[in-house]
Amino acid sequence: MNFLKDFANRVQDFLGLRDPEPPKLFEEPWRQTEWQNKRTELEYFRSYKPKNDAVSRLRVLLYGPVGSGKSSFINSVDSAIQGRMTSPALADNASGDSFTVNYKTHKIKKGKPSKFYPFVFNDVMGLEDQTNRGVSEEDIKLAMQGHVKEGYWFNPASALLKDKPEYNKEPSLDDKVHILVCVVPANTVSLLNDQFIDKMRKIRLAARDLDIPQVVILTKIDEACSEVRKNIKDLYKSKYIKEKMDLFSQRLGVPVNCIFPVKNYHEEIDLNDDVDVLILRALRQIIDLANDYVNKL
Ligand SMILES: Nc1nc2c(ncn2[C@@H]2O[C@H](COP(=O)(O)OP(=O)(O)O)[C@@H](O)[C@H]2O)c(=O)[nH]1
Ligand SMILES: [Mg+2]
Repeated sequence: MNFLKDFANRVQDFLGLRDPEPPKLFEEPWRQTEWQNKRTELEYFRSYKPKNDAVSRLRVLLYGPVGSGKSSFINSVDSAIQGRMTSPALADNASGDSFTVNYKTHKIKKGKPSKFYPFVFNDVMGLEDQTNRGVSEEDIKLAMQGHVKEGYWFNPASALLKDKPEYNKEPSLDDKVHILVCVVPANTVSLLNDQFIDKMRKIRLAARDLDIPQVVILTKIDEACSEVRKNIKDLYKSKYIKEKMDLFSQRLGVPVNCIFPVKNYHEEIDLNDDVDVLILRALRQIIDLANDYVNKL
């Protein structure tokens, strides 16, 4: 069957009867990227300190479906900043149930042992479509407010109760979340079902009520688009990626300028400057927004 179709296509091509395939790339990128800026970005992070003295570090909370690349994003940030491949957050390639099950803070080493960058990451166990799986909205809200203590094992069946020892009754500014990052894979945005979108929206609204800023990281752009896989610098020329960003923006009500596509490190053993630039740019946005937020506190 395929053979026949292929043959028919070739005959049509030969006779000039078939429309040429529409181009997959825009002529010009629709968002500018300073591909040579890696050093400047790294310098920025090296000298960064929160301006608000009451906060010693910014806390970034990542949430999103299991396998969307939350742990890989943390690993990629760590690798890009350290300038070598690291794997602190443990990515899991057997998708299905989530691998990250307890509330753990990931720090990034800065030079000497026991010195760390003043921003930390928490990723919450997947956000599943059935309500009985993944971290509940309630627990994510508690985490945002700083009520969830380090090491707490999330229970999909019930939210953390106030009388539990893992409930932090008096969270400090450091315990609170300063920015919410939703992580979604570019190759499945259209598959996100209504129930799932609804849960994400509720979490976003809860963050908004707390005035916590939000961004979206769109991962796996290499898997989603063959042009990007060939040349990552074509990212903002890819019609497919633009379509996904628009669609996601619509479905979730996030402005497109808050969506940052990245490719995480996942199978490579060497760093790549272009991959780093996208990761660092997303991180820069995250840090700047979180910083604005803590300055207002
Ligand atoms: N091709 C590709 N694979 C990725 C990317 N990000 C994550 N992965 C892979 O997707 C799988 C799930 O990633 P993981 O970080 O464990 O997801 P998490 O459950 O959200 O923490 C792993 O096999 C990763 O190697 C990406 O940007 N591109
Ligand atoms: Mg994970």
